[in-house]
Amino acid sequence: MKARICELLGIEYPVIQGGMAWVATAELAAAVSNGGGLGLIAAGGAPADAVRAEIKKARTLTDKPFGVNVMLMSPFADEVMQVILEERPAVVATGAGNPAKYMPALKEAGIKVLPVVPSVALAKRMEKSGADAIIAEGTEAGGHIGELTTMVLIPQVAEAVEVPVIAAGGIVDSRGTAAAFALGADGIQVGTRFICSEECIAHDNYKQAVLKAKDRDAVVTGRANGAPVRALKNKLTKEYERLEKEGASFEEIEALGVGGLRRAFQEGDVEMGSLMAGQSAAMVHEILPCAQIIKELFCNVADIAKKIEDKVL
Ligand code: TUI
Repeated sequence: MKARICELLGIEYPVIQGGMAWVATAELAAAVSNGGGLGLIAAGGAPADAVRAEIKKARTLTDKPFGVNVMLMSPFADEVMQVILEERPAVVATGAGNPAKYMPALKEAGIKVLPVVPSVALAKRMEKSGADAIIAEGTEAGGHIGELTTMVLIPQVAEAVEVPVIAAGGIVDSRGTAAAFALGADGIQVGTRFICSEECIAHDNYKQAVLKAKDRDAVVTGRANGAPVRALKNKLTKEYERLEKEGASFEEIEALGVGGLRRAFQEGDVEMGSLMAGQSAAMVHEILPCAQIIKELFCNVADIAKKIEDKVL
């Protein structure tokens, strides 16, 4: 593999696993890293001690590089960053905010910083702050999202920054990989596909919900209060929609979602749990080991390029 990020991160395939809160545990991160990609432990809203325990667990499961995704809206973000400075995983990916204030200490510790951004302006700002690569996430992704699609975001970010760009949002197979590289990306981030991996310890009901999802099932709620989140349609998302239509307060809407990820992930509550997933859920058809998922993401990219050549020229 000649991708710039393989050298930067010390990995075999230019794929980073998405930092999915609850779903991205030490087990998943280690399995992805063992499969040749870069696994991430998601700190999500977890306290710092829990994140430290996951990092230590991952170290027992792999000797390959892995990272931690820090959700910057978490009330524990400062303490989690402190733990990261002590434990020194190879990489920190950040989401839902600007990691600029942590950047000098992380660089000093030799940790690579990969912020996830939904726009060109934020990509430029992160590069200026010292980001080692930019993960540009299209609105096809699951969880907290921006407005732009992967199709229009990636070429613009790739043009705007010098550091490597990793495409995220909507990528599940080698067609998506080929498309991402065609758009100017140096690597891909894949989240939803890894929910349906053998090593992911999410409740089987969650995995089955992803397997059953059709093209329009990954819906967005929270647009009205400025925090759009994509998850599989269920009783919870319908309840959100109802409250939003009624003009309910921010607090009322927030209260509905409290504990939603845990309900989905641990209890397998597919009705009132938050089944965060990207639009690509509709293209996930089987549960496979992470190593095989990774191989399939890259297996026939050259054939796809050849087919395009045959069709176009
Ligand atoms: O962060 C994500 N996806 C997430 S975080 C999450 S946890 C959560 N749970 C419930 C409600 C809300 C969140 C679930 N999924 N993706 C990366 C991402 N980052 N998407 C958008 C952004 C982003 C937004 C604003 C990055 C930077 C940013 O900067 C704002 C600023 O003004 O600096």
